[in-house]
Amino acid sequence: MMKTAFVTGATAGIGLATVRRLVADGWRCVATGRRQERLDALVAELGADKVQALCFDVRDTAAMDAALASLPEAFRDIDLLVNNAGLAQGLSAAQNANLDDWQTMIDTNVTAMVVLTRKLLPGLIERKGAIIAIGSVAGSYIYPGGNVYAGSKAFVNHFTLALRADLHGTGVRVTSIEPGMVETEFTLVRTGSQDASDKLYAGVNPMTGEDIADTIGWIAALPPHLNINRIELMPVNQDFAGFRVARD
Ligand code: NDP
Ligand code: 8X3
Repeated sequence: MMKTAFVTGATAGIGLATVRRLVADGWRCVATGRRQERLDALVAELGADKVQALCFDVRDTAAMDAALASLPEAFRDIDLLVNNAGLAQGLSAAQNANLDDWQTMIDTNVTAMVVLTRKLLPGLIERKGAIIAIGSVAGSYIYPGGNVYAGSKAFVNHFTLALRADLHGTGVRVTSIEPGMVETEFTLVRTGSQDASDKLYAGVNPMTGEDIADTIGWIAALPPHLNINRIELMPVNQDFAGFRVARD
């Protein structure tokens, strides 16, 4: 029987590639995001029998509830939750950071993710489903200006592992995917500048949304007795050596 995935942040980048990949693999997908026209285009591309668009801001719990309640019968029984929607805002040092940016990251990456997960957990347990979250290497390795983004992604990485513990014995599989540089709209959103984004990725040969979607598709297709706990990916041209010293 065709299974249903719920992919947050499907209007761009990793989430968009994930919906394409899962549908190609035979899944039905609920695709979410705030940009209705992009969701409409995705439905037109892959078919209304395969993709159900839900346009809402994940930070708005009432809108989330209304969106979930609006799901047609065929898309109601979620077998796989892909916690992907998220963002970084700014790269300022903590002492100069904008508090609104910090709040946006916490509300989106942390609060909205846990709220949605809690709402979908009973059905996921009933169907012995799976949860895959997109954390980040930023949750494990520190870089200047990462501050609240890094903290929020450490939360995603760790909350996802904690879910695995709570779901012990339920048959629900839980995976934390922790990527490094993926060329998406991430840096455009973070900096507000396409030029800054192009410069960051120039010559790096970064990962693509499709690379991460391939990993998600692989994990989603594993047999039910096998759980990938966490997986960290980077482009070959990125590494994690980050120690610095300041001299007096
Ligand atoms: P994109 O900016 O390309 O995509 C982000 C997606 O999240 C969009 O679909 C966007 O939809 C959605 N989103 C953001 N805020 C909200 C909101 N308030 N309500 C609903 N949807 C929202 O970035 P990526 O694909 O790179 O990012 C996806 C995830 O991957 C994020 O969690 C990010 O932290 C993580 N990640 C990214 C890495 C990278 O290098 N790119 C590396 C490691 C992790 P819309 O704007 O339409 O609402
Ligand atoms: C995004 C990856 O290294 O730009 O999570 O913070 S990084």
